[in-house]
Amino acid sequence: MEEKGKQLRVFLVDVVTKDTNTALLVDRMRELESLVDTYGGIVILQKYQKRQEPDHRTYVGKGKLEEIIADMQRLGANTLIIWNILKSRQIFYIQEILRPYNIDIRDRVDLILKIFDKHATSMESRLQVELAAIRHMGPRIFGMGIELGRQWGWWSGAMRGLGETNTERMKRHLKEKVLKIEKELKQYENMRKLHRESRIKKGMPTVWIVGYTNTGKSSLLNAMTKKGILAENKLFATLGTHVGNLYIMTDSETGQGKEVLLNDTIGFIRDLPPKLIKSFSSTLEDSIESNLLLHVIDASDPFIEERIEVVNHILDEIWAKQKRILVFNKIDLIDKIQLAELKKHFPEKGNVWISVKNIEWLDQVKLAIMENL
Ligand SMILES: Nc1nc2c(ncn2[C@@H]2O[C@H](COP(=O)(O)OP(=O)(O)OP(=O)(O)O)[C@@H](O)[C@H]2O)c(=O)[nH]1
Ligand SMILES: [Mg+2]
Repeated sequence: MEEKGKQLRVFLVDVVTKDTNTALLVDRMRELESLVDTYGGIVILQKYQKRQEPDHRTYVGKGKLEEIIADMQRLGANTLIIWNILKSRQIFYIQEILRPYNIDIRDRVDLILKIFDKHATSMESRLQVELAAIRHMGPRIFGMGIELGRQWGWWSGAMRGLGETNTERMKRHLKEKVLKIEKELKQYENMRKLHRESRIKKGMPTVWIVGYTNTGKSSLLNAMTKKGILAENKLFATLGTHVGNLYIMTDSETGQGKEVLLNDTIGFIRDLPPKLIKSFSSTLEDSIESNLLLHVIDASDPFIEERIEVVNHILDEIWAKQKRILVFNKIDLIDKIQLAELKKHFPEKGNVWISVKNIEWLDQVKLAIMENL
């Protein structure tokens, strides 16, 4: 797999059915391209392949794979990334075919995990990423033998000396590793629980910022609490949890106020396997227990409805039952007509329309929080 310092020159392939809508195709590819960019690679070529059923061995089909190899060799690409989530034995089989050409294969989840790994800063998020990686790649590893150490740096140490062909031992080792990580994560979880309980005792309400990746969640937290968290035009810039204190007036006559905890966390993305989300469940658990959710949406996104749906779906999946306020952000990027159309499309009174670039508008977010707590 990629050695340190090697530039990732990527060929993207998306395998779709005949009836997939064209705009959606373009968006899927664009999102995958942003993921590659976030990871620091460059896209050399991208291709769609229409196929009703994936090939059970090579996913894209053997003939197609040969064409891909030829293209990649001609253009000097070294990594094949497939949008779809492949079975471990398919990746194994393709890797075997690609080996003589010095080309690596990944699916989209591999790539997301690599980005997570790069962005994980806290001990807790590192453990969560490690768990997610084992869950996603685990079964693949059993067939991969020697690939393991080279593919994931953090395993190589543990795996050296194990005799990498001994899959039984490897299986056992991974199982033990999972148990160990789960145990460590449990400690963080308990700590969170204690914090949560103490906040509840103090009567301090919590508000969670959730939403699709890159919609401006961290920017909003920064703007409202002057936190200074990294916000950038990359997917999954935030992995851990960030908290800021926000002071809101509850009584304009007496000047009485209340302190609210505002939290920001990992963004969501379409078609994430549930087991991957589950790895971050301890972080997400806090959001389930919060008093209110701010669902931040990128108003300039052409696929706004699908993205809202993805977020709602994940929130439902983690049983987040509290009220969700829709915060349409980045309205500085659309014109008046587009804004009017959007407002017509999402007419609910509680919706908030802002741009974090315009600090004055943020009072609306405060107001919405006030009204809903
Ligand atoms: N034009 C404009 N850009 C914005 C606005 N809000 C955020 N951005 C930009 O959008 C990008 C993503 O912002 P973040 O705050 O990192 O987004 P996030 O939702 O926290 O992203 P992840 O943590 O990666 O999921 C950054 O480049 C921000 O500068 C806005 O209102 N208008
Ligand atoms: Mg963020």
